[in-house]
Amino acid sequence: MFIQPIDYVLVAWFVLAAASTIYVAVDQFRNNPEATVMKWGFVLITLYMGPIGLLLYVLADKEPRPGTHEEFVSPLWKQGIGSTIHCVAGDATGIILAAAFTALLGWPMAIDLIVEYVAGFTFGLFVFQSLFMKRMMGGTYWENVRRTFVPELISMNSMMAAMAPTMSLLMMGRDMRAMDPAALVFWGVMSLGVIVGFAVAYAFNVWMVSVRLKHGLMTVRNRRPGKHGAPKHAPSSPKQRGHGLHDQHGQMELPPAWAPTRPQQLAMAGVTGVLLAAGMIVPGFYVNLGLGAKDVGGIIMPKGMIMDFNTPAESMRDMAAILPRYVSYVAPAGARGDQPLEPRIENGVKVFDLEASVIRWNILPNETVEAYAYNRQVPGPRIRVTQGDRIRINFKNSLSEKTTIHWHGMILPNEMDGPSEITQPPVLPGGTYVYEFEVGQTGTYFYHTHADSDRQQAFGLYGALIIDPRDPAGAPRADMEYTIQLQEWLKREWLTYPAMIMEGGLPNFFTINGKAYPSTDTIRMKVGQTVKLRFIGSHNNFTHPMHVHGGPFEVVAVDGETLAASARYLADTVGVAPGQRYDVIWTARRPGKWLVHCHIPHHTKNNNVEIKGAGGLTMIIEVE
Ligand SMILES: [Cu+2]
Repeated sequence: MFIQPIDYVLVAWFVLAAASTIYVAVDQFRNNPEATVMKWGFVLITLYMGPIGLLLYVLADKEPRPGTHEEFVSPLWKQGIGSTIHCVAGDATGIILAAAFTALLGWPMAIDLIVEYVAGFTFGLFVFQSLFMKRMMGGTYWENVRRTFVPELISMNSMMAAMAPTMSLLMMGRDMRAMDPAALVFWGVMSLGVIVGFAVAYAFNVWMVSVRLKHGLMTVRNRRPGKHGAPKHAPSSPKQRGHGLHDQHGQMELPPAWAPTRPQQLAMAGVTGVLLAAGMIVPGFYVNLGLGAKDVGGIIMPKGMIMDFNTPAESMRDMAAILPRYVSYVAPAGARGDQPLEPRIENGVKVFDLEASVIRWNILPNETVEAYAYNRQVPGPRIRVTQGDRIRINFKNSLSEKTTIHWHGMILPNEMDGPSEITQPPVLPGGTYVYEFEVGQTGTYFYHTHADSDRQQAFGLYGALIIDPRDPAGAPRADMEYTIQLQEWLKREWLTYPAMIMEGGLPNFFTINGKAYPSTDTIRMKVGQTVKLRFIGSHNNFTHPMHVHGGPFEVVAVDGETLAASARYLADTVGVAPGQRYDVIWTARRPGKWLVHCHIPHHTKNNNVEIKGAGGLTMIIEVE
């Protein structure tokens, strides 16, 4: 639940809201001489507006000293608050119920807004306004429905004019948990919407109270003396309620010239109608109101991603963070990826089991990422076989999205190749697929996801496939070897997003075999020894110029293919593009610490920070 800083603020807010609501409810029903409908209005408003509701109650409605309520509530600004409360209490209740309902149904935001308006208006008109007015003015229920129609229209329009854009822009904003009624952020947006709506509706309500289109706060005394709880100082004559002419609720009677005219009411209804239309439509220029909670509810987008009014839901889901609740396994901080995977032999076939799932993984001692991983490690386990082997991979998808595995560079039957929806149906969540083929080639290869690879491979779905020659004679040899698999990460604001060269998607962490320097391995050698470095472009975005200090290496194989002796060449940097592999042999010429690192300096930092002299795509060869 606490996956973003705002979550802590929201919990604090709703604790305050609960405490405020309890206080207002107890005080209203025990101590305050206010009409029952109004009491409920304040309780609901405090529930929605938290401490701000409490503030309004104490400043405008709570009887400060016994017998003074009538005088205390008489100023226009307080009557305006009362009037706004009984409008907003009803409207907001209707809107919030409708918002939760439409979100559960997954309707598009544009439809949500219309349903919310109708529900708010209906709830306000038929419940709060009419019941309230009936209590005050007498008359039948339907007379009051008719009488309160215009005031309700003006009030509801002005409130929704402010509440609609607040909801649209925040629900369809970065943190789309705001579309999910199961998330606290949804209720936070509702609260903020009511507060903003209240502020705008207040201005119109003050006018309506001033021309007696609406009533505000009033005082209801228990007139029977001697009963417990009856106030002893209840004023009995109009004089005690102040000077001048008052109606039965303590309000000044209006000179006939000030009474609202038809043009005035029409103009107010018209102007608030225009504001409402703007509040409903203008956000649609900026966010995609055609989407609903079923499309994008609950996902969190990276800051800086450009989302237009026509950005499709799939585009957003593609760049969304891994929600921490999907993590099914937390790897120990010291766990390493690229672990050898031992096959079992079934009828001469080497059988491997691979499972994709969501894990939490340390790329540094104090930096974890949420990752998609084969067999709970990043990179996935190393599959090492011999030329001529027949191999079978039993794959299980324990992710919450579809996926497949592609065997990069392999000559194999087309239906074993892996591209989702092109050569095979995607493996659905919980599904399985069996890959089986004969290995005819030799060298450095790798396997990776081939469904939404921009997302899934960036989260860690890749691993090395090393094929030893049946006849090692003639193959380039070294005293030892080390495989280097590259990856780019985007970890920000406690969440892991798929790194991609797109607005908002640029990586800030970089790993060799799932670890950023100084957590990368150290290769230990003696002077005169050789090491074969197998570079694998298992990353998604950049061409990383991988450079080794201490003298040139010999490039002996490219993309798995061993170079003829005459074609091998010396270099000290190879540009490893996504998908490429280079086998290079480096000789330890002098003792000391020699670096292997990417030559784009940003890629040798951890979120732009150097630790122990480097970071990211850096590792050390220590020569004695
Ligand atoms: Cu680089």
